Amino acid sequence: MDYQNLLLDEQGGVLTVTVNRPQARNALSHATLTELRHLLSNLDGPRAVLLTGSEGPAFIAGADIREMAAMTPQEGEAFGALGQQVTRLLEELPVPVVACVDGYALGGGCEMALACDFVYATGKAVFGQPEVLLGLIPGFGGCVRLYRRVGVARAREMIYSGRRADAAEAHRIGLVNQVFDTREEMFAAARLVLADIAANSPTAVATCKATINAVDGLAVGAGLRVELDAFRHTFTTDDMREGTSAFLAKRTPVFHP
Ligand code: CO8
Repeated sequence: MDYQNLLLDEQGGVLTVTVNRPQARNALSHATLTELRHLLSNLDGPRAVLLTGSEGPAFIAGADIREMAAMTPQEGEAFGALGQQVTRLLEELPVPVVACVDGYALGGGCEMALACDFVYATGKAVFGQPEVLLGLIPGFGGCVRLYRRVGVARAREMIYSGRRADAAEAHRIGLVNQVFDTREEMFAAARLVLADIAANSPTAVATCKATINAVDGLAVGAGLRVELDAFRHTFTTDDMREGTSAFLAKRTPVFHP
């Protein structure tokens, strides 16, 4: 597929995906979401993904309001389903996905960030779910995922009011892991943490991610059973033999992707 709304750059196993519609503040049009779905369904090779928006006022200013304004209920549902597929694909990739947010992450933009493993931001980042101002609701997973990050009372307040949270607040409430002064510092830090992660067992990292996803919402007992199954599985892997024997031999383990 020829991507018109995405820029791709792979370096050292990290695929940087930049949503590139600066004229619409990187809003998620149907075409952009279709491209993202195609890309994420056909990823082959990268050890990590960094999701960002083209440089400017916005990370992603939400779903495309101009397109939504003319949609029938059926079209709206199909559009919502497409956005949900994209967030689910991000969430279920077997490699870490970091959102790098420099500017507005509103509506569907905030929801894309919420589907990533964690979020780095600049001081310019602004988060919010302003859908109710448009007579809409968060439809790309905001009602499902925001409270898991920030707690249910904060999520309700943000979603019902549609108010914006600046980078400092987003950091304080757990929406953002770290805030950086500049875009360059943010990307450098994201690449550093992804390089650290890439030095670890890829199968173990993928199993951690799948397990954290699988236990989400389960009661403790049920979650522990899922974790135990995954833990048992690690004993079948070459990486576990390599990692433990390297430790005992006081050498650096060598893991293969
Ligand atoms: N969709 C379409 N176009 C947009 C969007 C958007 N979300 N955001 C900005 N644009 C366009 C503007 O229309 C404008 O276009 P033009 O130049 O042709 O007039 C251009 O981008 C520049 O916009 P601004 O002049 O407003 O730029 P500013 O830098 O002054 O402001 C903001 C940036 C604060 C991001 C502002 O543009 C804004 O508030 N945008 C809308 C934010 C918003 O409400 N987002 C939520 C959208 S709803 C949503 O995401 C629902 C997700 C779930 C959908 C489920 C479907 C079923």
